[in-house]
Amino acid sequence: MSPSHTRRHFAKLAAQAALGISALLIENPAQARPTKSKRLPSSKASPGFPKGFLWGTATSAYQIEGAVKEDGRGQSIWDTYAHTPGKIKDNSNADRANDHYHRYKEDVQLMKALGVKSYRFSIAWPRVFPQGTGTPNPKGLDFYDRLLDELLANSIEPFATLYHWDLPQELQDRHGGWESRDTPKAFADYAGYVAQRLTDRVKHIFTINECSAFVELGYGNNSIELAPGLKLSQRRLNQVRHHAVLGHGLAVQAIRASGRAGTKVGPAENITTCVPAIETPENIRAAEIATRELNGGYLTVMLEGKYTDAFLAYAGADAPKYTAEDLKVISAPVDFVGINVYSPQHYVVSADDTHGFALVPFPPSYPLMNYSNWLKVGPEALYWAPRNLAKIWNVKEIYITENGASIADVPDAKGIVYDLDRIMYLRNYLTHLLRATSEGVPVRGYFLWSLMDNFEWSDGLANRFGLHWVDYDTQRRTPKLSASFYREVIARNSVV
Ligand code: GBH
Repeated sequence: MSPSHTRRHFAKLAAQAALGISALLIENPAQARPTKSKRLPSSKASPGFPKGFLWGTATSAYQIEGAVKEDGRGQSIWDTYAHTPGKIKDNSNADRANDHYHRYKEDVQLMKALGVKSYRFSIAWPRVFPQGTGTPNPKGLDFYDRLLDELLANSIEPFATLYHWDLPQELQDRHGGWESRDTPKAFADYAGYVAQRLTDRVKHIFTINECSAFVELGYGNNSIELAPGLKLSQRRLNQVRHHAVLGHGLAVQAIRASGRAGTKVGPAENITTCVPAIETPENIRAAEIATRELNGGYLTVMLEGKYTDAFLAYAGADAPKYTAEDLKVISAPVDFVGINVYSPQHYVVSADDTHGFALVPFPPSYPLMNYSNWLKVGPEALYWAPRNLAKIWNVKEIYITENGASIADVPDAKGIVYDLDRIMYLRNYLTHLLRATSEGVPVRGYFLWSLMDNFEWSDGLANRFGLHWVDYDTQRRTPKLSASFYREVIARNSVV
């Protein structure tokens, strides 16, 4: 340091000591929010998101509802799994979770305070059909009736997901869950029934949340595990994959047959996001090829109606058994495609081999968000994922069905969480989403995961993704600093 620099540095330290640094710390997150009079019109602040962009938050049934034994709900594979010793990191389960089943009105008010225009939630199959098939349980659907009415009374547009991993246990016991073709068939019956009953108020339906996550982690040989926690052979795993996408297609058809005219339907898939390592025309092309190949068992077959040659060659003798009719069903036309985007899965460069692309290995020090060892920080994923989806398959309507970050949140003495790290993550990702919409990529909305902390699957209650801190003893919800940030983004329709 130069002498003058040292002097300045010293002077600053002295000033901090004189004032007492604690006197400089924020008292209340409301301080971080500009008053109305200081608010700039968004058009002058920065070029914003398209008019009418649908800002929302997302949750799922098992992760928030609790009330697992109420009003005739049947057991799901997640009840079984969470109660199996050693499966959940903090030994928690979601028997009570956020008690949303009883507190949904309060939770709708949290959304209202954020200013969100839409809400993505999931319907618990075992509430509607406790045994998976057969006679529906009227009280199960009643809960979603009440929730929908509450949302609409508060001008929040509902987006319902039909399957967010809570398979009725009975279907697992009866025929091995998604290993059997009977499960996609049962799923379509359930989808048709929900469509018939709820599409007077729900206009957008997502079939399955993340086929690839629940298949690969629930039935494949992975270190991260989801229910039912099986480790199948490649042959059986390929068949499960096929049944999952078949379930999606059959549900699309059932919703079209039983829902009101104008009901829109599509998947909510965790696309394998491939990003050009360095943005050259060659690498951009390579990332497109990689996106198509590495989503071969999921989005590619849903949107093209065929498994790629490379997918089938790789599967070899273990390839799934299917008919030409199956492929037609799987690729039943959808109205939109939802994608969950948290991380770049691969950085890609071009290669002069048969693949046409090569994957760059991640260095060991590559940054991750705290607590989730899979959550690599790569904000440009939120540009490339929708951009490639639109480019490769000419998708005209895209929703970001999930994006968000886990943090080792620590409330201060007053119970407030100053989650600057979550804000850092969101601000950077949203900046890249803005690049996408500015270039005309047809992203219509964004659902932040999550409205509030909730049961994070095998990580249990300890891993938090919420804009609101949840005290699981008192069920108190407290907005984190990131809630103020998101409210401001929505109010300005731009990144702040
Ligand atoms: C979503 O899945 C879920 O839909 C949601 O319920 C969940 O709470 C939220 O994200 C936060 O986790 O290490 O390569 O095997 C998250 C996406 C995709 C995360 C698969 C774990 C494993 C990647 N998941 N991923 S890998």
